[in-house]
Amino acid sequence: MINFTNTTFVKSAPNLANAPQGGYPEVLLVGRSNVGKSSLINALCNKKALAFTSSKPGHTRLLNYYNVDNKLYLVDAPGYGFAKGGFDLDKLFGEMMEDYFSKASRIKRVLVLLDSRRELNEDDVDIINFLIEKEIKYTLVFTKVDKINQSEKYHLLQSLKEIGVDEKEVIFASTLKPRTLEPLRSLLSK
Ligand SMILES: Nc1nc2c(ncn2[C@@H]2O[C@H](COP(=O)(O)OP(=O)(O)OP(=O)(O)O)[C@@H](O)[C@H]2O)c(=O)[nH]1
Ligand SMILES: [Mg+2]
Repeated sequence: MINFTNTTFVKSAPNLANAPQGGYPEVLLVGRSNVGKSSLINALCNKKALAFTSSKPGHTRLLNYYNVDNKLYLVDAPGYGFAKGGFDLDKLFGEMMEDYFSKASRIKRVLVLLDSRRELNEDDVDIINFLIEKEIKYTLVFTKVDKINQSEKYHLLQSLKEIGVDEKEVIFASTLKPRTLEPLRSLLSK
């Protein structure tokens, strides 16, 4: 089992060419802005301010590499679906991802974060289809599950079943409920 508390920030990179040189497998977190990517990294690693979080969307602007126990890199990516004052984060994200996925061999898995309270939007579906097309392993992680009740969770699972998503590809997580983070830790350890 990986020791998640032994995690350190390595560097921020604008693109893959500037990614850290080192032979660890990479797990990339993607998802809409404000979905909770940075918060999830902090929660998994039991640190409060390893990754910077914000209630305002568009906070993470580069690929941020975290070395987890000298076993893997967790990579925090900018959120999609957010553009502000002419700064096109979607474009930046697209460019970075193209670069990233063109050398996909180091990517072991992509965690696609989705907000438990929201329906999947076009961007979410696009990225999932993109991962399927490129045959990159992925897991759907529904965040902020503390904000929904049992029946909402049930309906969410039903709607996923309807679009052909297997329950096994889905993890529910909340940074406020440490117990919910265990399945994700075991997945990453594997
Ligand atoms: N209730 C609740 N709030 C959460 C949870 N995870 C994250 N949040 C809140 O959601 C907001 C956004 O979290 P971030 O981790 O900064 O989101 P992000 O996906 O990294 O956002 P960008 O960097 O802008 O793409 C913050 O106010 C967090 O406190 C959760 O599990 N439960
Ligand atoms: Mg972030």
